[in-house]
Amino acid sequence: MTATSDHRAFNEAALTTDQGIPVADTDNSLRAGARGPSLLEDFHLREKLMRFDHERIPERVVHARGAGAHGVFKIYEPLDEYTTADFLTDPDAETPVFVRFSTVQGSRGSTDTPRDVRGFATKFYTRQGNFDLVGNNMPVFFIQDGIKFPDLVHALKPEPHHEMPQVASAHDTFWDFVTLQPETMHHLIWLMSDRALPRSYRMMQGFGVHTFRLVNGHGRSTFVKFHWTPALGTHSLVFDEAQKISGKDPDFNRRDLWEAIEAGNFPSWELGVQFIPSERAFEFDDIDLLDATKLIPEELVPVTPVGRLTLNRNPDNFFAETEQVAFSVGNIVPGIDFTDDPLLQARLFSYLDTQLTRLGGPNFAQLPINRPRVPVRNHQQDGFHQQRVPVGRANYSPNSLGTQDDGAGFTHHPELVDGPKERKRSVTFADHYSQATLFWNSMSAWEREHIVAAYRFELGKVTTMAIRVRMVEHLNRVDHDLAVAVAAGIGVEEPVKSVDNHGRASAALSQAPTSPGPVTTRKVAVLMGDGVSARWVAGLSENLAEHGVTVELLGPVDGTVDTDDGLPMEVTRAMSTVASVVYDAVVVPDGVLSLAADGLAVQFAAEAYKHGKPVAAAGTGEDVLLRAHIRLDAEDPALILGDAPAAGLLAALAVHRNFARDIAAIPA
Ligand code: HDE
Repeated sequence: MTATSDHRAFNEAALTTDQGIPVADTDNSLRAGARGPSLLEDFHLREKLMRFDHERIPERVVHARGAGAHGVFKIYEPLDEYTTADFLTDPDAETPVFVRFSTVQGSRGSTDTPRDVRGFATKFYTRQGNFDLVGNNMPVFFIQDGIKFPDLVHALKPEPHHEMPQVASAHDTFWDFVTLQPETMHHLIWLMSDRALPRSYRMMQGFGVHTFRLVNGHGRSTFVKFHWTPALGTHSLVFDEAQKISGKDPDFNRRDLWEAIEAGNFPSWELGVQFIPSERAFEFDDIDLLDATKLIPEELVPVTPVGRLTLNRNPDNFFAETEQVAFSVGNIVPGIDFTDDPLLQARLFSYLDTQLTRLGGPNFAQLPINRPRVPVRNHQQDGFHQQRVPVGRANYSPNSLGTQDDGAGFTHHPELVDGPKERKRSVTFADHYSQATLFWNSMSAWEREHIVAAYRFELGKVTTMAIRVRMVEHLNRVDHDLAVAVAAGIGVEEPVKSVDNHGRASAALSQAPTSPGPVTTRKVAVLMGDGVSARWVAGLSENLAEHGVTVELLGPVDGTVDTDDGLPMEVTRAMSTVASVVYDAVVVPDGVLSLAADGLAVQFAAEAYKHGKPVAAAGTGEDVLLRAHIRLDAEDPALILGDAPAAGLLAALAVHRNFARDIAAIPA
């Protein structure tokens, strides 16, 4: 037998050690007799335990909890006018990408749905090397200068003496810090809004946050802001729901992304760019382009759609890909460049530096998920976990003994820099309130209610009264009515009006739908039981499925229920294994007499109604709604009664929720 056929003779699925030695038994350690001591020479046992002992790597210091997916990016039209970047100028280029979504505060095993900022980091594997757009789902950031980041994160994370609370900004140290650092005011109001509770990663915007530059073939630089807009619309949970989901399904957003991709419902986002010619850089009142606490309202600079990102493949292995992916704001390609934003500049250091401990050395770019899809040639060498085997003797440059550089490559935009060395903020960074006011002014009535409730909740958890008072003083500079409303809920005296609201608003900041959106992948729960009207349920399911809506039939237990036809109907799962909060709508069909006496069914209806979701019922199903204290005569387009609920449900799902409900009397 030759060596090759020897190899082939092994079962491909057979276990081997890391040295390739076939393992005959991985269930019993080597012992001196069946009841005797284990032997040190058991190389398989020693190796197996050694590897297990070292399975953990440090989690990310922020954004530790995430979910990722592979996909492609394609531009609509070449952007040669603005940039030389190949992936933005070749209309035929299909650039592979890996995207990682994340929460910020929590550790790797924490829940998906805290009130938090979400990361939206995209690695473009372009033909000119990797470009990483490491953004968030909110267009601004808490601080203006990266030197404050450790302070911000220390204050936000669980308090150091007792490590509480987990994944929550509702505690003294966070509000102590932010009230002493007023530049946080704009981002804070975003954090108190529903933006901090995305319904799905697939229904979340993304932003590059900083101003970047695009540089064209003539060396002309244009300032740009990057925006991702989800095809499914931008939608959120409500806080009560998000808190309950944290217990019922801590993997809610991760599962949603995974299942959508597995089912072939590939999520997609449009990349949009705000182009700001250099000569317009100083045109905007109160907005310094280098200040990451400011956005540029779309009324001043519209967002131009430039391309589409589609996520079409789940990772094969969470650790190898989603955990080991290393993003860096510093990864840019020719045709894109940085600005002097001091937050961005600090990030340029941090992302490279953090990988040394997180990924255990300087060779992390060689990990498959981080590897550029183009050849890498340089004289960097050695270090922990070197995968490459360099050939030749010339490991320096210049050299005449090996290959030489041709000198063509990335050139930095030759911006003129002139100024004294000083630790100083620009006076153009001084306004901390007017864009928080802009955000507040742009909200619908229900969005404002949610914001007030969020401030009340968060500050209500702050035990130091002086911090609450300080925050109300700040809010009074954002908007007097907001400050009064928050103060009334947290035992702080009503402030005296000090500043007039400037009255400006920007429509794009509100999430209130202006037109119906797609309903694909929305999940509807139909509560089942014996006696259910088979025709009604089948008709509804068919109708909804035609529009891409997922219908789940929830039975009292797994298995089947007896329908009014006398035939059994299979249910998707038992009601007790899920919860109202993980669905987009709840339906109570006709014929199931047992449901009105079923506390869980009543809770399904009550919670859905309370969270603004479409609720439908027919015949005896209406009794369940009555038990949930839902008024059937309410003027409510998302309360759908009667025999043919499909059209009403689809219309209500298309606008996500109805928050104009009186929910004061609804229990649960
Ligand atoms: Fe990050 N940030 N950050 N950040 N950030 C990290 O990098 C940091 C900032 C963002 O899915 C870390 O690899 C500093 C803004 C995302 O892997 C770390 C400053 C924005 C992710 C780090 C900021 C972000 C990170 C942790 C202030 C939005 C997750 C592990 C100067 C534009 C990426 C890591 C992923 C991750 C530092 C501010 C977004 C420690 C110092 C602003 C989406 O390097």
